[in-house]
Amino acid sequence: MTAQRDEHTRDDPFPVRGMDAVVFAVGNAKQAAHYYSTAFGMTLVAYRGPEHGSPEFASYVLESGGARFVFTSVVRPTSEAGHRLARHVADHGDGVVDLAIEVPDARAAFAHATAQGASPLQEPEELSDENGTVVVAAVATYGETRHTLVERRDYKGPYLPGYVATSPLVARPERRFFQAVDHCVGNVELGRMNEWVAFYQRVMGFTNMKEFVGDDIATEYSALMSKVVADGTRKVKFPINEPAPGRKKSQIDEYLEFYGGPGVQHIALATNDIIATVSAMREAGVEFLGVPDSYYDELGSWVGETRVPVETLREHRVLADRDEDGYLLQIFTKPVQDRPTVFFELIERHGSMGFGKGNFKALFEAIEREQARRGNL
Ligand code: TYF
Ligand code: FE
Repeated sequence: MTAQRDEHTRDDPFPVRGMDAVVFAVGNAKQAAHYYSTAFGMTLVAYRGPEHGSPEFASYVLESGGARFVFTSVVRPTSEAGHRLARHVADHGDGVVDLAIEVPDARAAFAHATAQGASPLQEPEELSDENGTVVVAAVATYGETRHTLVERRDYKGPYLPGYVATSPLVARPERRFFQAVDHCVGNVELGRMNEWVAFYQRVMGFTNMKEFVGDDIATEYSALMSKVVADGTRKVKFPINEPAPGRKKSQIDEYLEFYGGPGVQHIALATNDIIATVSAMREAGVEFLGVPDSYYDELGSWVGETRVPVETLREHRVLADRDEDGYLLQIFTKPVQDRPTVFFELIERHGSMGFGKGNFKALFEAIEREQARRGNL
């Protein structure tokens, strides 16, 4: 163990290395692996299933740069865990079961989290194979979501012990669509946002980022409140939304009804060429939210210089926002399953550490148009 690591561990009770994986429980992981390969430009790198001593589950691991998604479905449930995953999919539809975080010391992270009141879901366990050793543990967060804490001890395998390396399903795209998970957003019940913010502060030592949606904005048009917590290095950022009581049904209420409780609402993916990525994803059939032309008529007057001209942003329906640190470009997909629940964001940051506060009005109005189209407003 290096001195540097000891130092880091001493100042920060819960040091993190970044997001390890976003794990989805889905009805058909084989087809999900295909969709995320062809429509999101991801690459299948590992698999675990009945052929490899896992008779109950099939799991596909896909990567794009440093972003890793895992899709699991039930093949034939026999154990408690198998029935639990089958019920998860029945209750929630396709959704995120685990926001796994890579930590330097999973035992210490688990001990700290549980001492601070987090519910333990898995005691620290060493997993080994010919590629090395990984230590995993897990604690509960909102709804039925968990945080697995993953300590990779120079592990050389494609994902975790038990997984086998797999060839890509389709050729890798020439250009990566995105290279990292930027943030993972949770929806919680009315009045619970502050409890979950306090949970991340207490359990993981995360701090509030200044960007939030308060009840001033909420009552005017957004119908939600939101606060962001992040680790000290800001590699892991978790905004938490709750519905705001308003004239209309909140988009967060719609999620909670259709998901059947709190859960992950959207995953934001960091790209360095949002125009190329949106073009490729649209070409592959991914649907994005649209904003009216008037958004672009106004944008030019305040956003300043951006990597591409406002006319290009208009053409691709990409949003832009600027703050004192710089600017960002972003766009949101429509929900990616039949339930109006999980969706994705693409984000290209140029200095700004924000979340697009200047776009909340236009964005929330676009989401409400979709809600109305579905008959849920
Ligand atoms: O993560 C964020 O805060 C932004 C804004 O339903 C946002 O992406 C917040 C709530 C929401 C959609 C986007
Ligand atoms: Fe976001």
